[in-house]
Amino acid sequence: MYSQGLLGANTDTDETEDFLAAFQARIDAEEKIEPNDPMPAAYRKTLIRMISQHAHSEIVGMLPEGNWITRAPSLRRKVALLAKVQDEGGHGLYLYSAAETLGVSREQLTEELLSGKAKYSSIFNYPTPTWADIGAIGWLVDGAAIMNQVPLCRCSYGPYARAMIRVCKEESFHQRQGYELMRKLTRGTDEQKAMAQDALNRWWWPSLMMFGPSDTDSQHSDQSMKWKIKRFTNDELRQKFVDATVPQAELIGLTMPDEHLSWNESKNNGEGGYDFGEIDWDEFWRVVKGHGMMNKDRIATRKKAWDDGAWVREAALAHARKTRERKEAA
Ligand code: FAQ
Repeated sequence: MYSQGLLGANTDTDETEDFLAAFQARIDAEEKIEPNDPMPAAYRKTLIRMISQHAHSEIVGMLPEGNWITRAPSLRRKVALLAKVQDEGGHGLYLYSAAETLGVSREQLTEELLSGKAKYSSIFNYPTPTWADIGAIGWLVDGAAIMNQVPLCRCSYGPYARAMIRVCKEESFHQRQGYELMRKLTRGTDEQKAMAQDALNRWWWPSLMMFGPSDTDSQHSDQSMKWKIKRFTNDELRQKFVDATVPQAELIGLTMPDEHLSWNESKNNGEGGYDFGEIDWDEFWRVVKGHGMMNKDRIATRKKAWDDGAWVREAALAHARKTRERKEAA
């Protein structure tokens, strides 16, 4: 009934003005929209786009950190990293399930990722050459993810909002373990301090890019805010992230790689906030369009994992078929 492709959403709903007004009234009244509720095709399409991009980000996001599991410097660090990477895999699965409630199949979404058609977060196209990158990802990437995802717990689409609650709890643990790792390095040898600073230098700007283009260039924000899918604009969330993270860097003796960073008392309606330098939007769009340092490698690795896992999917299907046949014969 609600089946459609990622790019061509359509519903059985006749989208009259009355229907659209009634739908908006439900949104304005903070009612949750559930999978079997009638909804405008564009609302469905926006959610499929956003939830599937998010799911892909979690799954591809396992790769930069997974790279360090065998080389973690102690058993304690290895256990924490292993658990974190597993958590990200779990997030991807909840999110694919949430997308499936909108009438799109996991196979279709996977095909779109592997063919390079689907987007995933730009941040995961940067390399992780040192152990400090693992700290920087936890602290900054999970920190940015939390800033973006806590408001998504109040998203108007029920399955996405509910998935976000557990995801945010886990991301919060990840952020703390990443920050603790960075703090430990900054209290170590000169080489360890330098490694932490170098990781911050490389991850700071890409972390700011995670929030998406500036509000003037964001195509989807206005409508998504109206539908209460998004609760804050990209720039609002980016500002909150900067304001929360700069003092954390200062506390552990690290310096943000931004000569324009300065406290501005009049920002945020007089509460104060940081002014910061201009993001390199050319770099952002280059990475989003598939030309970042690791884009090709990430997709090739995911494709290999999908191909290598074919026998597991076939075996699970054969088992399910046999079980059903036995039940039917009984
Ligand atoms: N990278 O009009 P807007 C994580 C695209 S999860 C790539 O502003 P929107 C956990 C955007 O899709 C991180 N593409 O779009 C973790 C659109 O293109 P389209 C992922 C980007 O949707 C931690 C175009 O630009 N989180 O990190 C990016 O209103 C550690 C115009 O943009 C989510 O997905 C980007 N950074 O706002 C895992 C959260 N930014 O689709 C492992 C949910 C924008 O028209 C380790 N998503 N684009 O072809 C969102 O909140 C929103 O979708 C935004 C973008 C804020 C990402």
